[in-house]
Amino acid sequence: MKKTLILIAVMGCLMACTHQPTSREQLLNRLTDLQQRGTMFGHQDDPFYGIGWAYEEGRSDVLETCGDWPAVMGFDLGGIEMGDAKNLDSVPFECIRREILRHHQRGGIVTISWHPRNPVTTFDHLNTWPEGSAWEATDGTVAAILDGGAQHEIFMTWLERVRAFLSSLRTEEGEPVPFIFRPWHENNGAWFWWGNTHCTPDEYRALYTLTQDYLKSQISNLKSQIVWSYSPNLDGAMDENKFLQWYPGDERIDLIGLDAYQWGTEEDFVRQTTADLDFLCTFSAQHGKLVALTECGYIDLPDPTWWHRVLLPIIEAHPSLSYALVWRNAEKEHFGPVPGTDNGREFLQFYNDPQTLFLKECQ
Ligand code: BMA
Repeated sequence: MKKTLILIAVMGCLMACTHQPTSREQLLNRLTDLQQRGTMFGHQDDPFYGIGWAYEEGRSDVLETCGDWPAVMGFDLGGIEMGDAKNLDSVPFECIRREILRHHQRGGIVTISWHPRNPVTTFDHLNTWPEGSAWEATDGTVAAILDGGAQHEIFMTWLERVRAFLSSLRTEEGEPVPFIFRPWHENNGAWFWWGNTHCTPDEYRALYTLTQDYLKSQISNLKSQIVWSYSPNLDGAMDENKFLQWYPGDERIDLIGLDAYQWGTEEDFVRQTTADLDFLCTFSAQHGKLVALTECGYIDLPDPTWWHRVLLPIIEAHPSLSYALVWRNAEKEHFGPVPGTDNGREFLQFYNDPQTLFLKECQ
């Protein structure tokens, strides 16, 4: 009897450990489970390039620093809307698809953002940055793409291209890959055309709804594949009034995130991030949502102890955080660990902390 029970338990564990989620419900359960165990570390564009290398199969600055993959990998769709072969950071969409599948199959979590171009100006301008880009923050762009707006039809072709890419995220066996989708991020700032000074709260919510309804509609087979995330930027004094003004609503959002970078002083970063996470962790617990640091980082890590001296205490003070994702390791700016440097060596203390989870601890 005892042996049978042990066998059943072992088989149950093997199935749970080796069987990747195939639906948003399963992914949500997995995220909820993992959240009890710690906070996952995430890295944007992790397998494509790092400091001193690009597009070498199997490489990752995180892996080469600590011997483990990030538990969460972030990918960006900017450019897919135009039918481009590469995204805004020159990563071929074929590579993005392949690495999403690989990360899913090795047991990792995938999160996808989208920095689409400006749907009003991108047709008129040459792309001398920021012209025509997500950062060409012209007023009235959101209004122009909503139902009845002059750019609506074009925008729907953009959503269709997003849908086509996302629908192609299937394993060789045809199993759908569930993922976190995080459109229209940092909308409480004014640097993107969907930012708060360029549209009204109702227009913003209509944009989120339009996007979600399209991707969940009949013609899309994505309804049960997407975990929906909403992630405003660091405010420093976020409260329920401010938050609810733009929030797409409990019925639409599964995961609430904060994008928080240390651009100024460490003291400001710690104070503001702590304040916003205090609010967001409480709000998400009350509303039954997951919560994460959906983007974070300290550009080029001038102080390599930042990992364990600054970021770790923030995470430890907010143990309900599902994950903390740092932005990409591009040559022009990096936010992740770099092997063989002080930043990489100090990162090990962050990696070894029981609160932080990397891939092996999640498989
Ligand atoms: C920004 C910068 C840009 C990049 C964009 C999308 O924060 O890193 O260089 O194009 O993210 O990845």
